[in-house]
Amino acid sequence: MERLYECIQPFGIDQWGACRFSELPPLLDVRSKAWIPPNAKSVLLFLFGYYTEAFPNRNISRYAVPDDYHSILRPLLAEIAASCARRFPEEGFLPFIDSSPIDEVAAAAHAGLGEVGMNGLLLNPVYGSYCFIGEIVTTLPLEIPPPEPLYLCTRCGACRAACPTGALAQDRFVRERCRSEITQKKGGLTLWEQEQIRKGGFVWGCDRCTEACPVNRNAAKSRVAGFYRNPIPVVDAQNVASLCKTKAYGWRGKNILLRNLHILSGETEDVV
Ligand code: B12
Ligand code: SF4
Ligand code: SF4
Repeated sequence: MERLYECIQPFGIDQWGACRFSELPPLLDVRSKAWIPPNAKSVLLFLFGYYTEAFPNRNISRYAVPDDYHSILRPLLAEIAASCARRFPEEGFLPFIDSSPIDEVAAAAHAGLGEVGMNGLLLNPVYGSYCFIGEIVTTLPLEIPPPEPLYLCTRCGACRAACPTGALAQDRFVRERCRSEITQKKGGLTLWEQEQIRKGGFVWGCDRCTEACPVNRNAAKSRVAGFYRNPIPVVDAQNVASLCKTKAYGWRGKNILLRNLHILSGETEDVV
């Protein structure tokens, strides 16, 4: 770990850690498992706080206000991976941000970076859950001491109470009820789904269970300079096409955002 520290420390990332690949939960079906090297031994986890300012009148999820975090963090993680590879030329270092089949929340908790809250998100002592998770999968075996347990989620239930749809059920996360999921769903929406977009007031994402969490009240501001550039808290029919080129929602295509704007304006779409 110490030799790795020398490679990572110059990048100024304050929240990072490591866990053994073998102790992770099964890989997710969401991404291609082929991307993970079969001889992966360890995973380096990095947190990037994204809270910058309040943006009280935004109509888009906080994380999508700055430029696309993938485009900001991917080159940084690639540089860190390259630095590690120079130090350990026999080993592989593969960077990911939101694009791996690894359950990143569980992995970051295993690496001692926080606790999984009742809202399903990683709560970190510095950034709360206002943080993205990135990782580098490596073939390098590491001596990793067991993480100190962190007790951040008080089970106060504020996230569940703030969730307007019941997506945070007693025992599991009900994905199809989550407004964040609904705003990115393709095709026709049911009347109930359209109502969720209208009531949520967001053209993309949902921040209710994040903003309700008391752990986030003292969250540190982002230390990533790129997250302070080009903030666009309000998306409309005029700017949406150009924003889709640089923002985190661009991958979904402008038509889904236009559909959501249409619903927000009070119109009803064709019902499925
Ligand atoms: C697909 C996906 C989504 C989907 C489905 C989310 C889901 N939880 O299934 C949708 C579009 C709904 C979504 C929404 C959001 N997402 Co998302 N998402 C992902 C992605 C790509 C995969 C998640 C996944 O499938 N996990 C696996 C399944 C098993 O997750 P799960 O069912 O929640 O399992 C966990 C729970 O079971 C939890 N748990 C255990 N017991 C219980 C009990 C209850 C009641 C609950 C709720 C949870 C819970 O522990 C498990 C460990 O993680 C990850 C990136 C990645 N590769 O991990 C980002 C990721 C989880 N998302 C992220 C973010 C920021 C969000 C949003 C806040 C964005 C927004 N503002 O709209 C919301 C939050 C919604 C929520 N409360 O979870 C961040 C979370 C960062 C953090 N600090 O935790 C991630 C890690 C992306 C990243 N690289 O930073 N997301
Ligand atoms: S993002 Fe919104 S809808 Fe989804 S679980 Fe959190 S509060 Fe509920
Ligand atoms: S709102 Fe309360 S129960 Fe929910 S994650 Fe935060 S501390 Fe835990």
